[in-house]
Amino acid sequence: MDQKLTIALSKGRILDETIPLLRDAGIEALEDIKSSRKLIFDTSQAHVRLVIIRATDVPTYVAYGAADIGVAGKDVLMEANNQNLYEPLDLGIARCRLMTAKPVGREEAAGRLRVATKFTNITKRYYAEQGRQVDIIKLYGAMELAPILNLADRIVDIVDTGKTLKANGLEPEELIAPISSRLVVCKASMKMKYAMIQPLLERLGRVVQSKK
Ligand code: PRT
Ligand code: MG
Repeated sequence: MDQKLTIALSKGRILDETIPLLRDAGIEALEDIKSSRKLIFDTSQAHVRLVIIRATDVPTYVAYGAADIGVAGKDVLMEANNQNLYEPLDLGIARCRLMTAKPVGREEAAGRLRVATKFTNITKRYYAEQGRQVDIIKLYGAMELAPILNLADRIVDIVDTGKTLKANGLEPEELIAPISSRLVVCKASMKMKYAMIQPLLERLGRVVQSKK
């Protein structure tokens, strides 16, 4: 086969948990991804390469077909809401919850709720579905700080153990969605490279199933 298959991964916890899944499905980078500064890696399968990009960029690369396949958190996928992607496989890794959180014991503010988050699209949809009008404040990190400094009444963020919230005087409130990482496939690639992608999906599906 002279067609190449490009798989987009992101550094951090998703990469740590995806490397063993890919290895068990027969795809292993030819050098150590985590200690390298390279962004593109050849693998044990000559027609498959891995590219390392920012987690939030994965849906974009895959939607345009710049990468055929990607791995991204459901939070990132919900936020991007990209219609050019299939989401055929829940990898069951990097599990956490997307939640609203509020300062412990703080009274509900009069007037419109101010919600700070990096997940503005998800937050907009969530409160709209509940018929609640809120002001959404876009932040790029350290959301926990916003209620402390009175920038916001609520935050929407990822919660795992809850330690980060607790350390900042916050408590989880409502569950928006349980999160895990998903395999995504470019819709166009699925048509053009079906013969390469389908066997990989099957192998990975079996690997994921065997870990349950
Ligand atoms: O750092 P960068 O901006 O490049 O990207 P990123 O922070 O999104 O990457 P990374 O590797 O930190 O997270 C990638 C994905 O992992 C997310 O999109 C989630 O799907 C998933 N994931 C799983 C998490 C967590 N667990 C998690 N605990 N993502 C973030 N956190 C953070 C959270 O933001 C909060 O600050 O951990 C803190 C909460 O943890 P607890 O244990 O204190 O509750
Ligand atoms: Mg991070």
